[in-house]
Amino acid sequence: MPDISRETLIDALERIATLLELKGENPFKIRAYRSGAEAVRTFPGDFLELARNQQLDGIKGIGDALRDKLHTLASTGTLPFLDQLQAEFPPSLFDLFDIAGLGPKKVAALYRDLAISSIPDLQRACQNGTVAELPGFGPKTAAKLLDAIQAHATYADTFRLDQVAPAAREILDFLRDHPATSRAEIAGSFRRGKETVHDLDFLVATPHPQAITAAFISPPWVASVIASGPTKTSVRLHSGVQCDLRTVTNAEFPFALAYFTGSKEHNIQLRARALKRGWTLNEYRFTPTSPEAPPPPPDLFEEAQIHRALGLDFIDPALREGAGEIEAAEAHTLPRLIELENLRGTFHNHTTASDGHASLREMAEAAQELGLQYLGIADHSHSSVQANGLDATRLRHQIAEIRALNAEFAPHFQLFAGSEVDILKDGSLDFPDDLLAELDYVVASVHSSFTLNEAAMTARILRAIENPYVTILGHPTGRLLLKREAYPLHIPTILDACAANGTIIELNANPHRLDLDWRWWRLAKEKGVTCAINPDAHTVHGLQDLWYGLKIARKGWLTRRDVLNCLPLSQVTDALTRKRHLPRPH
Ligand code: DGT
Ligand code: CA
Ligand code: CA
Ligand code: ZN
Repeated sequence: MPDISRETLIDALERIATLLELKGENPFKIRAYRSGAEAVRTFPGDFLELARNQQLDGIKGIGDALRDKLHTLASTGTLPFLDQLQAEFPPSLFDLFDIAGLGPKKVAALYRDLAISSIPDLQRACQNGTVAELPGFGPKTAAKLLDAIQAHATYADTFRLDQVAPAAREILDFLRDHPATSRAEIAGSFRRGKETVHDLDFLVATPHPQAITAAFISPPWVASVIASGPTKTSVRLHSGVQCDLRTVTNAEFPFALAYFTGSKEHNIQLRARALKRGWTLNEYRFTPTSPEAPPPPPDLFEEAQIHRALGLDFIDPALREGAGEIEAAEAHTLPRLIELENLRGTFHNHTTASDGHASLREMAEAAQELGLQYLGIADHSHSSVQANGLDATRLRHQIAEIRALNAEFAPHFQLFAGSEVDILKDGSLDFPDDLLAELDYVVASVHSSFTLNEAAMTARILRAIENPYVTILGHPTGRLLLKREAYPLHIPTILDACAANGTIIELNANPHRLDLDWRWWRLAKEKGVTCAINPDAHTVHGLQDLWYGLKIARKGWLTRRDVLNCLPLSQVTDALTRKRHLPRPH
């Protein structure tokens, strides 16, 4: 039986809702499946266990028809009803949902009225004007769809970290478990912690490369074998991700690991440094360039020894972008990068009060299970209508609820009462200052009017940064990786203003955002800006996105001194409101 999780059940119900919508079924029926999916997502107990034991009677939001289907899916691993519905449509039709701007209603119209059932069909129909003539579409929509098709093609071989991390770990474990493996690692951009990757690069030290290659191409997650040779093999996973495998000897392993971790720029600089010492450096070894050259050190088994042989401190993979890390390693000035265990808490998390899926108590308990001492709650403010933003009354109610829970949690854990307050189009905030003053801290974010030009957007955000109650600037550029570009913003100006006003900048750890980008954090730190790593969690599970944020913080050369979340509970309260007491810069 395939692996079934709560997520599988939710996906099945949402998929059915979409298929029914494609068929033009009764809206009430469609809504029953959508709200059923929501009920499964927010159910507080072990939903999967109940479903497996056919015990879903009387659960709110799950009627008889849904109950029976969930019982079937959970206990047998398949759902014939869903398979039959799916078989009514060509599989390529579902690719259309990956195009920004297309939901079930629009896809249904395109399929029904224009017989469009794939992305190439859609592209042709946009180009020859038929989409523009379809009621509810028009020339503007057709042009937007063409742009979205273009963007989709550009991103087709690029993946976010969360799209590849589970497979990367599973395949690495699988390779390490193989009896012929001496050592195995993931190299490439994944090891460097890039926010997106093109493929995964596995490296195995083994005396039996053929056995490893045979094992690598056989598991059920492999969709096709792209190429297979004596030391290099490439496969494609069902998710579309290409995975490269290289096999080497144990003596070659550290050299191959350094080479295939890259980046290319870093490798070029490292090789140039080796040449100055009279050695060539490749993926296998150091080789003296002439008989007069000094011999390279024998018995190198770790990457750190390669760096040492070149007169360098060990360079963490996160820093290997050819951006000054080699010079710093030579001068012994590399930063001591922040570690996961340095994080004591986090800010910017949502609950069921706005668009989150867990209660205050559930979020607090999950944070404690992760070993955190504090958790900041920042639900949306009332202008974010689609996210069920809170008005002043509901916010005050939440503050009181948080204070009551804190009486129970003290002294080992604390919730902070905050808000993710919208920065409105003119840079004013969605709540008045006297309401903000009742909060422990404030995250200010842009959620609307993304199309302002750079000057207007920069001025808008500057105004929020200057507000004495704004503790943290949330997801500063608004980008959604592989989906929506950052809005135009003059970031050096933003960094200067944050430094002058004592406003902290968020590193949004949600793997769709990872915003502010790692390329800016060294400059931010130099200017004296503090970073807050925030998961922007909407579920208890979402708190674990901190892991992605940590990788990006490391890539940005940050240490625990640069990050707000590393302060112990006894110091963080003051840090959150320090700005309110600072003299105003002019
Ligand atoms: P990506 O595009 O996300 O897969 O990024 P990488 O860095 O993983 O790139 P990939 O998979 O093409 O190659 C892995 C590493 O191997 C790369 O970071 C450096 C090394 N490498 C690959 N090709 C070359 C090359 O032509 N010259 C040098 N110096 N290094 C290379
Ligand atoms: Ca790669
Ligand atoms: Ca590769
Ligand atoms: Zn937000």
